[in-house]
Amino acid sequence: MKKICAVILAVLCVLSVMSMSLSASAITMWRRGDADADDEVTITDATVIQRKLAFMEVEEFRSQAADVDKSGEVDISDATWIQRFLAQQGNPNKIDELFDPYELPFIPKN
Ligand SMILES: [Ca+2]
Ligand SMILES: [Ca+2]
Repeated sequence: MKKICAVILAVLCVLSVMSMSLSASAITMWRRGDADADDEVTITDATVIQRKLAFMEVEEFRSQAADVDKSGEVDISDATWIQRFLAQQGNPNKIDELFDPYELPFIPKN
C-alpha cells in the first residue's frame, strides 16, 4: 500500500511540475507596446518610454515590448508610434498584439 501511495504521489508531483511549466509558458506572451507591463497599451506606456529615455525612474520596463517598431532599440519614435496607435492614426507595427519575447528572430535562408 505504501508503494502505491508513493507512486501516486510521484505521479502527482510530475503532473504538478508539468502544469506549472505550461502556465509559465502561457504567461510569457507580452503585448507589443505595453512598456509598463500592465497588460494593456495606454498613454502611460508612451510616458514610461519617455521617462526611460530621460533617465527617470520607472517601476517596470519591458524594452522588447517598448520597441514597437522592432528597430532593436527603444527611442522616441516608439513612444510616437504608441501615441499614433492610441489616436487611431494607423498601426503598422501591430501594437497591442501578443508576442513571445523569447522567440528568435526570423532568419531567411539564402
Ligand atoms: Ca501598459
Ligand atoms: Ca524602436
